[in-house]
Amino acid sequence: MAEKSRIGVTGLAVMGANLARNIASRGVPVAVHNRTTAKTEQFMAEHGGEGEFTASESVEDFVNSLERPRRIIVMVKAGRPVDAVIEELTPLLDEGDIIIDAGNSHFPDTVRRTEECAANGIRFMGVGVSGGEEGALLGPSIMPGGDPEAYAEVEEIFTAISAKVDDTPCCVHVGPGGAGHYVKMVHNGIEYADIQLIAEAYDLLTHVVGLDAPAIGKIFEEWNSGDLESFLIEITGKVLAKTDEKTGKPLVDVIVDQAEQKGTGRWTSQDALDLGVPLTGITEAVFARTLSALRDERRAASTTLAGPSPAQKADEQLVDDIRQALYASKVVAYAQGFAQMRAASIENDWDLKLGDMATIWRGGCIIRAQFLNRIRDAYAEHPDLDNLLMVPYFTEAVADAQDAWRRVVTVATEQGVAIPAFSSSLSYYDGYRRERGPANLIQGLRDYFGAHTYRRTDAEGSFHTRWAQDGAEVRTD
Ligand code: NBP
Repeated sequence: MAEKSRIGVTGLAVMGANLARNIASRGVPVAVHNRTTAKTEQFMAEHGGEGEFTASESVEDFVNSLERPRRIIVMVKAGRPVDAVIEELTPLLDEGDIIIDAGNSHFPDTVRRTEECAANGIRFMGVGVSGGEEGALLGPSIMPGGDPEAYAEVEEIFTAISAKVDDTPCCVHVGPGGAGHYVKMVHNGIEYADIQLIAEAYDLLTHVVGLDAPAIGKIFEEWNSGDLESFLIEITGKVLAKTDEKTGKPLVDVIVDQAEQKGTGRWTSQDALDLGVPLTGITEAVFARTLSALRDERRAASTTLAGPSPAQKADEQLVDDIRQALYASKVVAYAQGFAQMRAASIENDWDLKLGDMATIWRGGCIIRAQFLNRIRDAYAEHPDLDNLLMVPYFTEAVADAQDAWRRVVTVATEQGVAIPAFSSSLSYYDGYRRERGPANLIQGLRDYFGAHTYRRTDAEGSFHTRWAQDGAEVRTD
């Protein structure tokens, strides 16, 4: 009888195929399967010689080709297909076998699937994998969630295939239940904010400073050697430098300005609303994509709605101001995303180690950046930190950048360039640093029209004023 494989991968589209190849490249025998057999055959024809693969046409043969406890990575389209695969696998599995959903599933689905699988004696893990197809092949950032004992069964393989930074694997057990997919969701949300901030900087450099795409590409290349050093800044330089073969123009100039999305940014914002966590950077990034999608409406509005007369300001100072505004806004976006993970951890009892999240995002994933080292250090020193902005390094970084940040928001507003993420991040910063904001008036209004009561600064308890009657204040608790 052929030797059993240590792990299996079902779903051999780009991500599953590359993960399977990554695992096999570490000398681990891998069983592979795909719903449509032609894809399995193609995989074996192209990559079968790269390692010890066992390919199966049927799910039964696939399950039987695995050693016990069976470890099965499911890498299919998120949503119904994951449930369909679980339903197919369940009757074929034994007590203690492990199903690992490594796609971009929504965390409430992972919580539900964990319970459903547990009822059948199956251990279910929801694992976030970031890095796109190249990451999956060469070393992704891996965010495993689920039963720690199940994780112990796959830890060796997962850490072996993950990216490494300073010899540290970009893989750590995140927490139970839906924690892994939750953290992956916030990772993707932060990716939205990062990308939106870059797009706003590009817009300002184009329409206010008056530079063309290749010149802006060079600026991003320079920025990639400072505080902003990151994968996304690096590839921005490359994308802006690319010439379109057909027209000879910069390729970005012929790409349609409508951004698409698969939903993880929206989920992050929706969850922030549920948790009551201010998450303006990511949410504005999601809205900016939805506004970009209204292309026909924008086209009509562009000739109907008035804006200011454009006046370009080609000055060096503004270019550096934009860099500083980008950095400060990025700090805010991460501060918000990490505050959200902290709130979710408390709400769900996940005990997330936020420094570990920064550590595993340093390599392999789309938001990998130098600056994550600073976040890791911040949580190493203050594990229960409420907000990253309160750590001296970030407090000073934002204080140093704030004058430039304000100038950029001012000039963009004057020139009529939309900068939802830059400006909302600055408003969040200004709101967060206020000891006393204007919500006292909100409470007064709510009490006037709805008797919703208010608290006083000088006494305990809840109060209501009979505004429209005798004007007297009564204690209500
Ligand atoms: P896709 O998301 O395009 O899914 C295609 C795979 O799902 C194929 O293997 C397909 O089988 C299988 N599948 C479908 Br569709 N319905 C099925 C069903 N009812 N039963 C069984 N199999 C079914 O693949 P991907 O782009 O490789 O992504 C896989 C996962 O990884 C997704 O959750 C994705 O969001 C996530 N992810 C992707 C990236 C990326 O860069 N692409 C990055 C990070 C995470 P078939 O061949 O028979 O149609």
